[in-house]
Amino acid sequence: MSDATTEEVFDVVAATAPEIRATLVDRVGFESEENPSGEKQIAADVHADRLLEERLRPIDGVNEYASEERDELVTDGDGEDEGYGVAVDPVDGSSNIETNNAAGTIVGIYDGALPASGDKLVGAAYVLYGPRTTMVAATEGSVTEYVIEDGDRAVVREDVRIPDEAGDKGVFGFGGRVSEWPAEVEAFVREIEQELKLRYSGAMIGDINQVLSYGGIFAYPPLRSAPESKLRLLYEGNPIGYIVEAAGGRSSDGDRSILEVPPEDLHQRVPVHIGTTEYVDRLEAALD
Ligand code: P6P
Repeated sequence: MSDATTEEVFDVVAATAPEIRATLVDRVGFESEENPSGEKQIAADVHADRLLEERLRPIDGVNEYASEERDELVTDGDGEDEGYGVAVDPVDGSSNIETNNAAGTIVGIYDGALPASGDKLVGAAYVLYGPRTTMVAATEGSVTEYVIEDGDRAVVREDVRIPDEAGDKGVFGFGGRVSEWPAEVEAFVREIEQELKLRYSGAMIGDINQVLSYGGIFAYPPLRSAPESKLRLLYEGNPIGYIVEAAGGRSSDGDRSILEVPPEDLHQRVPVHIGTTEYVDRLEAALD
């Protein structure tokens, strides 16, 4: 059983999910500001971030709050450095909203000051705003899927495991333009596209949820123009890597588990390859 603070963070994110889902409908317009990663913010990004900060910070045991949408860390200011650091991507895939495609919310719970490496995670979860609102949460090496109704989470699947064999349902999705991929990545994709079906939506959470269900691999690989790639270590790579590794899969930055990547700053980017162990192993061998 995970600790009370982790469970309370999951409860608060679940309780906030209906309002975030509603804000995806009402607040589609673009803000004048960009987020720290230089991406245009939509009003839903900003509103969801405010809701989550307001509700996560008061939790006993939470000492810091960091968000993909904020430059700076928010601390409770008592100078203590123990307690958990909660890192959120309030609306992952917000650019998908204008085309009415899936989006999600991601939360990572780190035992230590932020930025922290993924091996400091004690829990992580994502909410998927699809036909149903669901949450997949990992802690203590176990993954559970919930449906969220009226802000309450009800278990639908316990001990979720990623299929070891992708079989005929396996899927793959690689972000970025083919022309931007290193040659080894393109060669690897040409190999696996003979085995897996292409599924790529533009929202990591929608794509990862399919990989977790069917097996296969999701990646946002290094790009010729951006070797550090696009996705953020603290808010996307670590929490999703933690969840899929807890489900028996693997994550990699191309060389090692994403959870081992040393944290340098709050908005550090990392190449992301996450999925069935066989495919992540083969990807690493192809990049070697
Ligand atoms: P692209 C959404 O903006 C995101 O951070 C991830 O959810 C998603 O996987 C990726 O970026 C999509 O990037 O370049 O395909 O639009």
